[in-house]
Amino acid sequence: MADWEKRRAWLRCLNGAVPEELDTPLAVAKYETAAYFSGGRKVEIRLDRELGEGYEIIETENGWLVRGGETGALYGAYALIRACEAGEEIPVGVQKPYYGLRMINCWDNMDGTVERGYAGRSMWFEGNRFDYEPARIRQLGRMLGSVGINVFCINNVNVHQPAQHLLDSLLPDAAAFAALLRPFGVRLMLSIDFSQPMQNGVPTADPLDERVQSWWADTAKRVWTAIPDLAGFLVKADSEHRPGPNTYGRTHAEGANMLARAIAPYGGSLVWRAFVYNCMQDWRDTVTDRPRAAYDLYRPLDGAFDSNVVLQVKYGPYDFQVREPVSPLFFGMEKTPMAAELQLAQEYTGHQIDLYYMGPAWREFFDQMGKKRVKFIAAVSNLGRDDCWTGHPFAAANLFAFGLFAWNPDADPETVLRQWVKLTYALPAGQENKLAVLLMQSRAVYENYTAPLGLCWMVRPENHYGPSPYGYEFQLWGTYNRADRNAVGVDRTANGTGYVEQYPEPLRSLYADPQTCPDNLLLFFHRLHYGFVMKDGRTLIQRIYDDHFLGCEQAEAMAADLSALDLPSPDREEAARRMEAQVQNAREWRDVTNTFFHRFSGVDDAQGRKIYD
Ligand code: GCV
Repeated sequence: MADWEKRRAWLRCLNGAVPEELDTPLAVAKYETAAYFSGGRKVEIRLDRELGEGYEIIETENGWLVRGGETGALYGAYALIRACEAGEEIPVGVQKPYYGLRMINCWDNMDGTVERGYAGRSMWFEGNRFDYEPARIRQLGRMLGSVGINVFCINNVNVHQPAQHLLDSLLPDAAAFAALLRPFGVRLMLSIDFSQPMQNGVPTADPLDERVQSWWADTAKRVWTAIPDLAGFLVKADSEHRPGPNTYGRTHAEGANMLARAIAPYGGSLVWRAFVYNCMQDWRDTVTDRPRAAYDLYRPLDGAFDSNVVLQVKYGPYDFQVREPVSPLFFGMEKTPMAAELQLAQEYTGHQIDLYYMGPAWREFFDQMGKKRVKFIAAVSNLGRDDCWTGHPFAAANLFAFGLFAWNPDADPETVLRQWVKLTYALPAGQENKLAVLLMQSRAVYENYTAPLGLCWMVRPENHYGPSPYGYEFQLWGTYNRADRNAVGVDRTANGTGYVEQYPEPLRSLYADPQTCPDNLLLFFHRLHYGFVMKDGRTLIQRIYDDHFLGCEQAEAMAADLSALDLPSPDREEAARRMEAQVQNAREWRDVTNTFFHRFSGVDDAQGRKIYD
């Protein structure tokens, strides 16, 4: 047995591998239920195409009947197994996924590196070619299918050579890879390079040029012939030095529609990322405000996109910071199908070293955004070749939870987490509870010791781990806290950059007034004097100190709680090792940040705790 096979993430109860000859979701559904319920209650799987991706579980005399479309039956089978294993109520009745595309976006490069990857090298690329264990990819498909994820984009949105060849010489390999995921209801997606025609003899990538249009039409035909159920193309254009339609004076609607038309005959979705901003800003420029960028660019284009274009918007206006308000684009594009982009890779949230369960953040996100505003949902992968799949064994909880939230955005983060704990570890009840409590608080703790009160970009620019309060201050990326001896933060009200005006009421007024703005977003929206009195009566500077001291104490307490858990080896040792690093990180954040603000403000801590000079 390979080491990765022993690390089953939440699939602990599903023994053995799904036999290779089972190549449809229906066959897998029958296999999984027969294997799980062997000798006990009987499960009948019945195909009902009308249910599509939905299913109905019906209690019968000696077991259950699961009716569903081809993939729906599979999802029903897994939902039944999950509930039985976790000792939960069986979800009888008809269940349907809320979002049609429930996607994982991998930032895997063909040289085997993973951009912002914290779980080792790529699981399927190495040495500029596909390189994987088929059994492992099938197990990956099983993991994804078991929580309802149905699209998997295998290559980085920053398309580096030779990933362009996924559309030609590497296409048969991509098709073979797709075949491994297909039995689990998972379809492939590919990231493409907007300038790709130019690497194939076309002198331009101008979307209005007929040669470009026919190159993409031919390419789409070839690609969909090889992978008929390909879900679509994912595009990062005119962003962070990637090519795009702006080079030719064309709009993003013109660029996206050209590609969308090429793939429309095959039912493909053209997923166009809205992560576009000026990454060459001069820090002296106080007018340009990066969070404004996407709304300013796309809002005027609402209604101009073809119906198979999906605008994929990061959940906040910056870039996966520890706390951001929901992106105003979600309120501004009524006529454009949109996908929300979340990030499982813990780029700014602890590199899968520090604990950070994302469920509570997503609950807030869906509540603020209103789940109906997007049709699809995507998340940047936290997977890699490490034996335990996600670097930190507990980071698998985020992948698991993403699947369940994508299925049902009304999900309760704690219920989802408790299911993951039960499916992953066989712990005594008290310890199960301890682990769930530990993870539920992990996000708040991380926020306390890193960047509370809506502070952003206090992180080391070179790797996005650890504190560097001024590290981003004089950079080109539009990422400034503008701290000085009197105040910190950017005024984004109508008197400042005007960003807050992009929100509809009542959010606009809520955020615009520091008296009503939630504390955790205060410094995102406002520039405030260190003596500003917060809602709880403390001054801003005192809250900065208090939150950092508190977060660090909480991290130390978490370490003690973790050590009391009888986790199986090697998860136990691995979690302990990472926790030790997390506590070090928390201390570093506390001391560096508090010293930084103490030096600027000259204000002492009211409680006289140690702040280094
Ligand atoms: C894939 C941030 C990350 C980049 C990432 C980019 C994006 O800038 O640091 O690594 O590139 O977001 O989402 O496109």
